[in-house]
Amino acid sequence: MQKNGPKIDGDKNWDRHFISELGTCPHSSRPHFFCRFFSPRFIFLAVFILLSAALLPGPQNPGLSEIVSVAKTPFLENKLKDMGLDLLADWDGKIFIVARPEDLVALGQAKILFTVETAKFPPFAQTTAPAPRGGINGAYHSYRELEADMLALQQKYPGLAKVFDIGDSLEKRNIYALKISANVAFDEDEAEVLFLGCHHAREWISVEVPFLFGRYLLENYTTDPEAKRLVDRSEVWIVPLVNPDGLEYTIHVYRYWRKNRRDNKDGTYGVDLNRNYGYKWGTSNQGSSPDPASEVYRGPQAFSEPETKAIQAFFLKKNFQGMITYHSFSQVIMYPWGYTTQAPDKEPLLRDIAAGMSASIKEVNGRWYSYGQAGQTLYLTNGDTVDWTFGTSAIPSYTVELPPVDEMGGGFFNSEADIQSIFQENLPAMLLFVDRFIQDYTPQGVVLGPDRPDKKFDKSWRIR
Ligand code: 0X9
Ligand code: ZN
Repeated sequence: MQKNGPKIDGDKNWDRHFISELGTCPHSSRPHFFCRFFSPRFIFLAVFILLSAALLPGPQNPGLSEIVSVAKTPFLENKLKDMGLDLLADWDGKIFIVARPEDLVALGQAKILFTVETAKFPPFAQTTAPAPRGGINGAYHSYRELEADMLALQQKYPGLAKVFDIGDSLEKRNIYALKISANVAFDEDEAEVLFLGCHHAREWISVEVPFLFGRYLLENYTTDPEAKRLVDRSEVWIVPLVNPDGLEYTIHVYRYWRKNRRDNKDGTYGVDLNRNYGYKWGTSNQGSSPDPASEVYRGPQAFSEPETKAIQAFFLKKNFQGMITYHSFSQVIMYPWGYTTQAPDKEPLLRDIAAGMSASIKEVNGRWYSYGQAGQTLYLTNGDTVDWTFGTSAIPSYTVELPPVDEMGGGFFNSEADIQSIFQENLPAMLLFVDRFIQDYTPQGVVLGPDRPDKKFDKSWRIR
């Protein structure tokens, strides 16, 4: 799953996850455009790219990025690792790269033959079904659509659902948290469980799964005794969109965008929010990057970004017992640590919960989510969300990488029709997760009171 691991300096693991069992390309009947080095086509492309790079603004002009592939050989893999490229996928004996103009030039200068494959990667989920909401995001939520849907839940279920604005993004969008609990206006002495989505802009399905979980609990409260029991006995908090600026950017400008929209003031944009948390932040360049151009740029310091700061402040005001943060893709459930391959002391417990979730997912429609310690299962990260929540609060913390399992299954681009089935298969694991903390919860004798009348935290939503 080295789709996001490309710019980790010296990362040895970047090619490990993705390759394996992939078959032939479904588009293999289409013509491929081979850009051979020194061929007329290559020279034309190189001249065009050089001119474009010189004339157009900033090196991260998304319109000019191409997806290219190079042959996967040990020699080329070594060469690519040092080039700071955004590796998208690894299949069919090829490595796919999201290449900016300067990356294409660098590939040319390094005499690496590449093939332009952009046409194989549709700009967004393709479907024949009409988009119910409009916009290129189709059935996936935009920022505004999500805001409206969250507020609609609050309005429809006033005793059970409450929307909080927990902080602003860089571009001043609200970061919303939906609280679901009986007596929702009060902070009761109950287990608190947190679900996060969309640290990474292009991972649209990671907004939908936590949001739909909230809606499920509310819609089934009166008819399903299990939903009622969980809502009565816990406080479920859902922040489905941690990176609203990035999400909007993927909808309107560049579908592959991953980071937030920080202007790094050197012609590059974006900090990887999942490298910006404060536990073991930046402890090595293997796992995050100090280079602002990198897709895994960790920012100038821990919690430098308003989005992670908002999650930090919110988290510290609560008393969460468990946390899941959703990403895509790979079908993997991961627990700490990410910064090291060493297992934490609580490994047996973390593994047990992950195994239970994986089994309950499989029961739905047979899809297998593997599980394990993050640093061993995928690749090393530092400054990620789960390391921070686990490292500072020692609560069971998980990254769930939603389907598909690989690029051949659609990569970041699940179809609209997949939203429901992916949610449905994750639902039992989410219910199980909440229930586990209800079972384990020891009342703390906290006096019932209004839910955190903190100015910032409880300012509720506002229309912008
Ligand atoms: O790299 C990430 O932030 C996550 N993967 S993604 O493709 N959604 O970007 C994985 C984080 C899990 N932690 C580790 N693998 N250490
Ligand atoms: Zn992600």
